[in-house]
Amino acid sequence: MSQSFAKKTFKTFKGKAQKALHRSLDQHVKLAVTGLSGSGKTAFISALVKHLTSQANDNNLPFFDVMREHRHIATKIVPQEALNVPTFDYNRAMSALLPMEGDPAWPASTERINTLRLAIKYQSNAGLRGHFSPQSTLYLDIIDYPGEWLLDLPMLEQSYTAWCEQQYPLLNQSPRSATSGDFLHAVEQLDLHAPVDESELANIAQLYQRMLVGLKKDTKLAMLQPGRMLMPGDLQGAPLLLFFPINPEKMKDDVVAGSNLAHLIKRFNAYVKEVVKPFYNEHFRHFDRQIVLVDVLSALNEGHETLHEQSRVINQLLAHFSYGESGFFKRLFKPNIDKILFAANKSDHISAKHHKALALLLDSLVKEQSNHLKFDGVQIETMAMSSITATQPRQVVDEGQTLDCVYGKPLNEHEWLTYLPPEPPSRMLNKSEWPAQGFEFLSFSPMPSPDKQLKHIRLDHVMQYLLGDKLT
Ligand SMILES: Nc1nc2c(ncn2[C@@H]2O[C@H](COP(=O)(O)OP(=O)(O)O)[C@@H](O)[C@H]2O)c(=O)[nH]1
Ligand SMILES: [Mg+2]
Repeated sequence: MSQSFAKKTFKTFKGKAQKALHRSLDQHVKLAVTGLSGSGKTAFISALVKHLTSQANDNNLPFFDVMREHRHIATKIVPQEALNVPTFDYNRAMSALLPMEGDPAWPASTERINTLRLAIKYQSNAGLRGHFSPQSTLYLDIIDYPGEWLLDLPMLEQSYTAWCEQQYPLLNQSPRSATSGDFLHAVEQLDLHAPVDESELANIAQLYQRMLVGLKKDTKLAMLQPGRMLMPGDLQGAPLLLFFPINPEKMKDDVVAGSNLAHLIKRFNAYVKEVVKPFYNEHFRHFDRQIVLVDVLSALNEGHETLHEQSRVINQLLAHFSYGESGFFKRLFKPNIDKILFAANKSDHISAKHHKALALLLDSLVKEQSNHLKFDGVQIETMAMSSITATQPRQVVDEGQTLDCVYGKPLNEHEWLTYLPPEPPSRMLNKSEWPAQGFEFLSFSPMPSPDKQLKHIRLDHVMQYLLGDKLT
C-alpha cells in the first residue's frame, strides 16, 4: 500500500513540479515602441503582429531563429494585462492596409498610448527547458505611445527657470523664429509680477500651442515642449497645460505670490508632477526592450537644422538613460531595458544599395551617447528597415548606366512612378557640406496585395535582435 501511495504521490508531485516549472518558464517581455509621431509606430506594430500570426514562416522571416529552426508553433493576440490602457486596434489597421476592395491606405494615426499582448508559443531548443517542457510561451506586451511624450523626459529634472533658459532662446532662432512672432510679442507684453490674469495666460498659452502645432506639422522639429500641448487628449484646456516659456532675464529671485509668474511656475511644476512623472512611473520603468523608430529620410527632407535637432534630442534622451544627474533616471531605466534598437524606418523609399548609408547615418546621429550606454551594459544597435514595404525595386538603364530606382504610387497621387531616389549621406553633414538643392525623398502609398500578405525589409532582423534570446 505504502509503495503505491508513494508512487502516486511521486506522480502527482512530478505533475505539479512540471506544471510549476512550465509556468515559471513562461516569460514576459515588455517592448516599448517609440518614435515621434509619423515615424511609423502604428505600421510597425501592425506588421509585427501580422508577420507573427498569419505570415509566420521561415521563408518570410529567415533571420528570426525561432522561424528558421521551425520552432515557432503559433502566436495569437490575447487579452492584455493593463486594463486602463486602450487596446491597439489591429483589425482597423489591417482593414486599411489590406482592404477587401478598393485601394490600400495607411492606418490612421493614433495619438494616445495603447497596448497589445501577444502570446508566442514555441518549442524550446535545449537544456532543461527542452527536457521538461517541450512548449513554452512568451508573452509580449507591446506598448505604443506618442514619442512627443518621451520628449518631456528632460523636464523631470528641470526647474521652470532652467526650462525657460533652454526653450526661450530657441524661439529667436531659425526655424522657430519664422512663426514665433505673435507669441513672443504677447509674452513681452505680459507683466510677470502683476497679479495673475488667468485669461491673459490662457491666451498666450494658446498662441504658444498654435506655434508648437505648426512647427510640428511644417518642420518635424523634435524638441517641442510640453509634448502634451501637441496631443493634449483630455488635458486640453486644463490649467496645468496653460504655461509657456518666458524670457529668463525677466525673472526675479523672489517671486510675488499670486503673480502671473507664480502661476506659471505652479503650472509647470504641476505638469511635471501630474502628467510627466506618472507616465514614466506607470509605464516606462517596466520596459525590457525598446525600439526607437526614426524617420531619417523625412528629417533629411526638412534640412540641416531638423536633422541636427533630431540628433540633439536623441542624445539628450540617451544621456538620461545612462547617467541621469539625479540618479532618478538611472533607477527608472537601468534595471530593465537591456537592449535598444534604433531603426531608420521606411528604407523602402530608397534603393537597397543605400540602406547601409542610412544605417550609418543614424548610427552617427546617436553616437555621442550610445557609447556611454554600451559601457553601462545596455546593448544598442542601429538598422535600416521597413515594416511595410510600399515600393518595388526597379533597374533602369539610362545611357548605358544602370540606375537602381524604386517603383510605387506616391502618396496622394494617382499615377504609379519609377523614380531614382537620392543617396542619403552616411554621416551627419555640417551646414557647408549640405547639398544646395537639399534632399527630396518621396513617400508612397501601400502596395495592393491580392494574396493579403505584407512585405517587409529586415523585420526579421529586428525580431531576432529584440526577441531572439527570449525564444531559445
Ligand atoms: N514606405 C513606408 N512608409 C511607412 C512605413 N511605416 C510608416 N510609413 C509612413 O509613415 C506614416 C506614419 O506612420 P504611422 O505608423 O502612422 O506612424 P506613427 O505616428 O509613429 O504611429 C504612414 O502613414 C506611412 O505613410 C513603412 O514601413 N514604409
Ligand atoms: Mg501611431
